[in-house]
Parts: sequence; C-alpha cells; structure tokens
Amino acid sequence: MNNSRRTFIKISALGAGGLALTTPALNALGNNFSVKTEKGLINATKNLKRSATYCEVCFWKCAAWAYTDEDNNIQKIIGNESDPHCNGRLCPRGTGGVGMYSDNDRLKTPLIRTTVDGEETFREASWEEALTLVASKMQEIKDKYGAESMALLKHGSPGSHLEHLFQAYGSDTVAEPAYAQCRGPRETGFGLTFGSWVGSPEPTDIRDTKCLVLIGSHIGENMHNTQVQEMSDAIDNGATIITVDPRFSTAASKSQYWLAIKPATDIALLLSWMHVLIYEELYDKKYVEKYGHGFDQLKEHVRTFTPEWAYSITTIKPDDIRRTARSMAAAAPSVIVHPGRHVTWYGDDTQRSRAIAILNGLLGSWGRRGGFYFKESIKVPSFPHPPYPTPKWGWEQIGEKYPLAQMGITNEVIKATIPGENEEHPIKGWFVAGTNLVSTVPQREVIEKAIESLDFMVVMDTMPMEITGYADVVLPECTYLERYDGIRSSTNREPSIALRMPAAEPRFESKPAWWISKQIGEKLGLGEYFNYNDYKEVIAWQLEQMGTSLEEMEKIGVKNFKRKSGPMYLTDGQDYEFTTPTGKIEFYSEKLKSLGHDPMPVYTPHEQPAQGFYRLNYGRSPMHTFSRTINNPNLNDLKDENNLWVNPKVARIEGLKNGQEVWLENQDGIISTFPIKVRVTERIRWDSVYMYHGFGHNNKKLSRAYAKGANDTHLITKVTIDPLMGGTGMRGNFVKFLTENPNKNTAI
Ligand SMILES: Nc1nc2c(c(=O)[nH]1)N[C@H]1C(S)=C(S)[C@@H](COP(=O)(O)OP(=O)(O)OC[C@H]3O[C@@H](n4cnc5c(=O)[nH]c(N)nc54)[C@H](O)[C@@H]3O)O[C@H]1N2
Ligand SMILES: Nc1nc2c(c(=O)[nH]1)N[C@H]1C(S)=C(S)[C@@H](COP(=O)(O)OP(=O)(O)OC[C@H]3O[C@@H](n4cnc5c(=O)[nH]c(N)nc54)[C@H](O)[C@@H]3O)O[C@H]1N2
Ligand code: SF4
Ligand SMILES: [Mo]
Repeated sequence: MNNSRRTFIKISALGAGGLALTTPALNALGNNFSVKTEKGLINATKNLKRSATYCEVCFWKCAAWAYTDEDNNIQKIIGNESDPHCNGRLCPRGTGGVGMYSDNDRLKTPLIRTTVDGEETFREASWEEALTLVASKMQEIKDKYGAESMALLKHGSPGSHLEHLFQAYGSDTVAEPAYAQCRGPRETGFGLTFGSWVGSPEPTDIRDTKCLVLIGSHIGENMHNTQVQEMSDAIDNGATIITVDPRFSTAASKSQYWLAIKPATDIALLLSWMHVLIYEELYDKKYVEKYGHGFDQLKEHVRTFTPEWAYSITTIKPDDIRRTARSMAAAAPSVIVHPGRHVTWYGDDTQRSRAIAILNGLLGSWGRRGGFYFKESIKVPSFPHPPYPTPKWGWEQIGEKYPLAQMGITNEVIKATIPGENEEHPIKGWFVAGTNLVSTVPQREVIEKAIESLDFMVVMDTMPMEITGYADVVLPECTYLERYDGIRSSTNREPSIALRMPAAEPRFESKPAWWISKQIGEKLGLGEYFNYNDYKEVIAWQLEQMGTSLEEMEKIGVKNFKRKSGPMYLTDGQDYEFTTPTGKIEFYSEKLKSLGHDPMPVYTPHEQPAQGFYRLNYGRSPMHTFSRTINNPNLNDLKDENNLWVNPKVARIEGLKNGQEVWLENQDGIISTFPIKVRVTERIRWDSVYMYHGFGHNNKKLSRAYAKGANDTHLITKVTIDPLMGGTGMRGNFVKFLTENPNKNTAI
C-alpha cells in the first residue's frame, strides 16, 4: 500500500519537497524551479520575506506562502498549514506557480491593434492610451446599443473586479467557461435533486468514505489538492474505489474495480445500478422514506434496466455491475458516487448528473459522514458603493432557452454575438479576462465568426495566449504573485478566508485587474463605485468587518471560523427540509416534467465512431492546468508536449509505432495543426484515443509551448448542447490518423 501511496500522492511528495530547496523531490521540478535571474542561482540562506497568497494556477485556490529574497526574487511557494484547501501542501502545479511570474514571454505592455502596410499588427501603447480607448469603446457601445451589449467573458480572480465594473456600467452579460464547458450540468442535476448545487470545492467527505465511485473523474491526474490527499488517505484506510472510465487512469490503477465502460453509455450503467439497489432492496429505506420524493415512480422506471440490459450497452459484465452495486450498499451511507467536475460530454449530461445524484440519494449519502457533508462559507461584506443600475437584459435572457442554467452560458453569449442569431440580445463588445476562449470553447469557426462581428474586443491576460491575437486592445495583468486580490472565501467543512497580497513588484508594465477596472470605471464616469486608492483599503475594511485585520491576515494568511449553520451531517431521523420544490430529495422531478423534459433520467444511444475513426477522448495533465501553464518554465520542464494514447490493437491495424508522429483529422475534415506522438498503451479502449488537454499552442510568442503536441479543442467541431442547461457536450468527435504531413505546403 505504501508503495502505491507514494506513486499516487504526488501532492505530498512534491509539495513537501518545496519546503527544503535541496531535496531530490524539488529537483524533480527541474532547474527552473526558482526565478531565473541574471544573478545566477538563488541562495537559500538569504533572508526571505514571506507573503500570504492563494494559488491561481487552478481554481482550488490553495492558500500559500510566497518567499521573496532581498533582491525581490520570488524563490518558492509553500502551502499554508492552516488552510483546509491544502493542509500545507501544494500540488506540483502550485509549487511551480512561480514560473507564471518568472516567464519572460509574459505580456509586458498594453497593446493596440493597428495596420502597418496593409497588415494588421499590434503596437505597444501606454496604459493611459489603452485604457482611454477601452473606456471610449465601452461608452460608444453603451450609447449605441445599451451597456447590456457589452459582454464579460472571464475565469478566475480577475473576473470579480471586472464584474464590479460591469455592474456599475450596467451590464450583467457575464459568462465563464467554468460553467457551460465544465461543471454546469452537475450543478443543475444536483440542484434539481437535492436543492443544492455541488460547488467548489466539492463537499465530498472523501477522508471518511468507505467507497468512492469515480465516473469519468480521474482524481490523481485531476490534481484538485485536498481531494487527492483525502483519496490517498481513504485508500490507506481500506476504502473501496470503483472507477468507471474507458481509460485506465491513475485512479483506476488504485481501484478494486475498473469498469472500462464503452464511452457515452454511463447513464445505462447508472440506471442498472439503481435497479440492483432497489430490486435487491439494498437502498437506504429509512432515508429514502423520510427524505425522498417519487421513489415509487423511480422503482417502476428502472424495473427493466437490469445488469443484463446494461451489459449489452456498456460492455460491463452483469456480475461486475451487481458486485459494485453491492459494494456501494455495503459501505453506505459512507459512500460517494462522485459528481465529477468537467461533465459536459454528450449533451445529456444534466440527466447523467441527475442519475448520479439519485444514486447518492438511494444510498443515503447526502448529509452523511463519508458521503457528502453540509458545507459552509463565510460571507465577505461588499465594500460600500452606490446601487448598481438594473440592466434591461443579461445572461439569463441570453440563455432563456435554458431556464435551468444557473449562470451565463458562454456558448450562448458567443452565439448572440453573431448577427441574426439573437436579435433581441445583440452583443457588440467583449471583455475577455483570464480565459483562453479559442482553446477552451469548441467550434473555433463559430467563435471566429462571432469575433469577426464584434465592434470591439479587449483581452486582459498575463500571457500572449491565442485569444490575445484576436483583440483590439490587450491589457497585461500582473500575476497573482504581484497583486492584492479579493479575499478567498469558499465553502468547506468549516468556513475559512485567505489573503492574497503581492510577494513582489509587478514585472514589466503589468498591472492588477482591480487597478485596471478602477481606471476604466473612472474614465466612464463611474468613479463613485471605486471609492479607494488602493484595493488594500477594500480588503482592510472587509477584514475589520469580519473580526480580523489586514495586519493579522498578513501574519497568518488563512483564518478559520467556526460553523454557524449547524452540524455537518444529518442525525438519525432528523427532520430536514431540502431546498427543492417538494422539500425532499427529488428522484422524480415535477419541474423537469413541467418544462417538457424527462422527469427521471433515460438512456439515449449516442453516435459511435465510423470505420477507421476513433473517439477523441481528452483529460487533465497532472502537471498542467488547461492551456495556461504549458509555457510555464517550471511546469514545461516536467511535461512539454502531449501524446496520443492508442490501443495496441489499433496500432497494429493502423500500422502505428510508439513515438511515431501523426496528424489527426476529425469527422468534419479538420486537421490538427501540429503532429502528436503516438503512445501505444493498453490503458485506452480500442474505440478511443486519448490526449491531454491544453497543448498544441499556435502562438509563436509562447516560446516553450509553441507547436508542442496537438490541440484537442481545435478538433472538437461537433457539439451536442444539453437541452436542460445549455452546456457544450464535447465528447462526440472522432478522429483518424494521418501519417504524412498534411500541412507541408501551408505556412503556419
Ligand atoms: N477541449 C477541451 N476544452 C475544455 C476542457 C477540456 O478538457 N477540453 N476543459 C473545460 C474546463 S473543465 C474548463 S474549467 C475550461 C477552462 O478554460 P480557461 O479558463 O479558458 O482555461 P485556460 O485555457 O487555461 O485559459 C486561462 C487564461 O487565463 C490566463 N491567466 C492565467 N492567470 C491569469 C491572471 O492572473 N490574470 C489574467 N487576466 N489572466 C490569467 C491564461 O494565460 C489563459 O489565457 O475549459 C473547458 N474547455
Ligand atoms: N492537473 C490538473 N488538475 C485539474 C485541472 C487541470 O487543468 N489540471 N483542472 C480542474 C478542473 S477546472 C476540472 S473541471 C477538473 C476536471 O477533471 P475531471 O472531472 O476529473 O475530468 P477530465 O479531466 O475531463 O477527465 C476525463 C476522464 O473521463 C474519462 N472519460 C472519457 N469519456 C468517458 C465516458 O464516456 N465515460 C466515462 N465514465 N469516462 C469517460 C477520460 O478517460 C478521463 O479519464 O480537473 C481539475 N483539476
Ligand atoms: S490544486 Fe495545485 S494548482 Fe490548484 S490551487 Fe492548489 S496548489 Fe494551486
Ligand atoms: Mo473545469
């Protein structure tokens, strides 16, 4: 077990390695671990200043300490011991986060699109000029069409500063790919069933679970910190892990059961698990009776969904379906059928998430130790400002076809930008902040058409990512290590807050999002919404309201609070009202029925690959976050390109060798810009190929990431939209191999 733990829990190995600069574990991060300076190697004995921060490499937001030497070099980043998001240990990406700061390819000055000799290019501009241009364009759009026609597409911390600006300006046209391209379906599915969305971090009580079921969620490669730590502990404590994945993932390698499901058939498996639990009377009867709504309808609904029925669809043996269902029941209620996270797969994703939620309901795991705990967070008071104007329409109206969506739908905002697509809600301007849309949202052709139609587009980023190439104005934000930012307050077992303060001066001419928002606000005549000189004042005021202070938070970084909302788990027989229309866990949803959708999940077959084509499967690289870290000098050292996982049988049929470069062509004739090296492995089913998401950058300014590997998003041209919440199902694309360079005559 110890051995497997060491390979699995990369977080403790590398994270703890960060504590001592000379450990071999740190060397695993490569020589670029610390900031490269002209002064040569860093000196570990120097006096180091410690600054509180929370990580922005992904959205787990682990609190950390950044150490800066006397020469203003950030030397290392270490997890904050009192942070429940990380328990003092960062994942390798978080440890390597200093590379975001040290990367010399960073955006350095504001840029304005211009035409020189008939060719479009960027010229450097001062902040004053760039921000005046942004404000004047935003004003123009407001005067001509209304502020609603200016959209904010965002991800991560910069988003909240811009949201404030947008609300003051009069636009609620906001969306982020972390909803309709990521978590949306599970939030809607769990919301419909339990009345509460899952949220981030997920309230999964993994540390005390006896059985963890992962359905296309690969914790261990998906490096969300405390989930990985807790899963590792659960494994050590003898928990049963059941992994349903067409690929032999790291999690699968730690599992008692790896169910190598035929892609796109998960709902059939989930329904037959329900069948076994109900017809073998293994479900939690007391819990279901007390808290459930529509059990009888569900029982009737799943009557014919036997494991034999599911076998013919999923290729999972009936015996395995029964045994795994019994394992879950034996562990119940300390069992988690994990909601997953990136769940926009085949278009019926909200229903699949509903099926997962229902299964948890049958097992009685919601509100139970080792299942799902009742989460809590603490509210950060908002800094006083005049009331926001009320926009005439916003993200809800743009996505009105999907009344169950809880947030803006990025793809609908993109669509509404194309003339004629949404005449009532036309979008004319984009402010893009912290999202590399062209590598994030499929159907590049559609995005390009939308961008083409825009009156104005501004991108705020730290790096010259692909999306910046489409902008009229590019604004260089400084990295999270160089700025104050909003106080982190997320849900957890107990509420906590974390501070982010600058560990170093911003490099080049980069500036923080709060400053950029304030400047634009002032230029738009909205100065009263930005009644401070420095964001530090806002944070100090908020912290005082919360019973602490900036001085205290600078010393401790993280403050934990006691729960106020009551116990984390239900007590036996407790009366409890769920926030659903019936006050119960809704196995049967009247709401879905009234909206014309199936009130209980049904299995619908999805397209399978044609002869010679393979399903394009993709997922997380353990050492990277999406497309954002591929150029990071520290992390690029660990993984600089993606490979294409190909089953040996397929390699034989197609005549492919390990390490051979291939180009991929999808069902719509789209060809990968760059080749990708084949990795022949039994770890992927024969009907699919697999690659890490985020690679294949085509911006030459990303000196380390350019032309390394293939871009999965580029090959996703066919999407299936979830009729319940508008999410983008991305996993119905198929590729074939091209062994000759198809781009030979094309300059890239
Ligand atoms: N094909 C495919 N598409 C996917 C996915 C997939 O697996 N495959 N995953 C989906 C999921 S789950 C998600 S959540 C989304 C994520 O989608 P995105 O959030 O768009 O992810 P990235 O591509 O990493 O883009 C992040 C951008 O933010 C910039 N950035 C980083 N730090 C900062 C900062 O401090 N300030 C500013 N202003 N910018 C910063 C980076 O340079 C980068 O350009 O993608 C979705 N799309
Ligand atoms: N290292 C790292 N960790 C991250 C991130 C990161 O960028 N890097 N991003 C974070 C974010 S925002 C998110 S949303 C999560 C995403 O993490 P997860 O939700 O865990 O999802 P994916 O990375 O999309 O993993 C996809 C898995 O689904 C499997 N799969 C593909 N098709 C099917 C199918 O039809 N059925 C089943 N059962 N399985 C299938 C794939 O083989 C793969 O193992 O990761 C988070 N953690
Ligand atoms: S999980 Fe890793 S990358 Fe994400 S916030 Fe935590 S340390 Fe940073
Ligand atoms: Mo995500």
